[in-house]
Amino acid sequence: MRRYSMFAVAREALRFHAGWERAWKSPEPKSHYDVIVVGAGGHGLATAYYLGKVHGIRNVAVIEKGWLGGGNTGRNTTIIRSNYLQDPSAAIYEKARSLYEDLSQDLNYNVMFSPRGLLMLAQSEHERRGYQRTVYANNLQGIETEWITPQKVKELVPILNIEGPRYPVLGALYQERGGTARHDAVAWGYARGCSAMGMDIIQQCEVTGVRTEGGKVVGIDTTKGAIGCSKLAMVVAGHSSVLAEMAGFRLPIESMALQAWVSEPIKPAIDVVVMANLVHGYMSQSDKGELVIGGGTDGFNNYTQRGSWHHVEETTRALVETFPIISRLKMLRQWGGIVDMTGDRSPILSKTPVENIFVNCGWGTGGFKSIPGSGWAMAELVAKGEPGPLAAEFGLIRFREGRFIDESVAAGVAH
Ligand code: FAD
Ligand code: PYC
Repeated sequence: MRRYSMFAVAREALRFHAGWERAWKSPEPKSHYDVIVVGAGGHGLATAYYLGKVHGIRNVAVIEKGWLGGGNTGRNTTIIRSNYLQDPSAAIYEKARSLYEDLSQDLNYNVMFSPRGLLMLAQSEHERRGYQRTVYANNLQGIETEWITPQKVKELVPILNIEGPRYPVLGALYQERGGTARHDAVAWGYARGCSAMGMDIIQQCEVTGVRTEGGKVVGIDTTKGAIGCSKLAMVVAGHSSVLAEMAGFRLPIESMALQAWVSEPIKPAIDVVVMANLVHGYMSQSDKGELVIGGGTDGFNNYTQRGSWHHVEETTRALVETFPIISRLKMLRQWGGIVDMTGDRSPILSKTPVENIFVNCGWGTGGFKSIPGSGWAMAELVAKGEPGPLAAEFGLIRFREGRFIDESVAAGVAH
């Protein structure tokens, strides 16, 4: 793989950009791989990348039914933070956040990580107590968050009305190194890194069956034929239950749509990310100038990968008291993704009842921020067959034993 650099741009400028090579190859599948990863979203691609980079396992295929990054990875609102309450979550989200810090250098691909600061507004006494508790927990976990006053909130976000009659701002949980990154670039950067290590990324190839022999995985059936493998990693977010059923086991996952939308572009108005969880809305501004807005999940299970009018209306209306300027903006476009929800709103990184099948899912409404940490931990699980410290608490067994990792508040998005 040719490295991207200032010199490469200059060289290509001189020869009319005729010399760029494809960022990743599109091969036909081989008959057998050491590891097959199903799902070329951020988590699947990051798993493959760290399998090669950290564990030296490179005879790997990533199988994708659509186009890479076309699932939730390319549909999210790109918020990155690690201000979770429970220790296992704080550890994996902070690992991810810290990998994001120099991911562009590692991948030699600009993922546009923008640690612009993230605020979770406290708009009730209950939220104030909850977020102050999170700050104490984060400080013990070594995660830099702080409690800030309403005046400091106003300084950081001048367009915010902190004196609303129904939802006054009582302060905020602030993570200065939280922020955003470009979601497609994260998928594209990992894909390029995988391809450069000789891995096969096979798009437009749906997995339709899982083959097992004597309780062990031996391969998959796909729309491009059967492919053998020694290990299988299922990383398909909202379709995790469908894949698990093919292998003969069940997962404690519900799938539902989560939506977002953007306004018409305006001049720079807000240079941090603000989450107003009491009213179920959040907002940031994209580089193009659009206000990026999202709310809660649909209130029913479904596989409908699109938006609906009532969500745009309800969430935008709820945010108007806090952000009065949006009442005069036109909303430009909306979309949806199918998120994979567990009962405790924490992910699953786990062995399964079938030997050598591993599952990574349950990131629900909040798995963009975790992509690098999740890929790191999943690669370790697949390579060694046992979870390392980052994944240890996220096994399926916690649902049987009742050891839930309750992050329903830290998830920040209404479900
Ligand atoms: P995906 O990106 O969905 O990848 C799974 C892939 O598996 C898909 O490409 C799919 O086509 C493929 N697949 C499925 N079935 C098969 C099959 N049978 N064969 C082959 N391939 C298959 N998280 C945050 O941290 N911050 C946010 O601000 C944020 N905002 C969000 C806003 C919205 C509107 C949505 C929908 C989600 C948001 N999220 C956010 C959540 C985040 O997007 C997801 O948790 C994350 O992208 C999941 O990544 P993934 O790689 O697991 O899944
Ligand atoms: O997990 O921070 C998050 C998030 C924000 C919007 C959707 N998910």
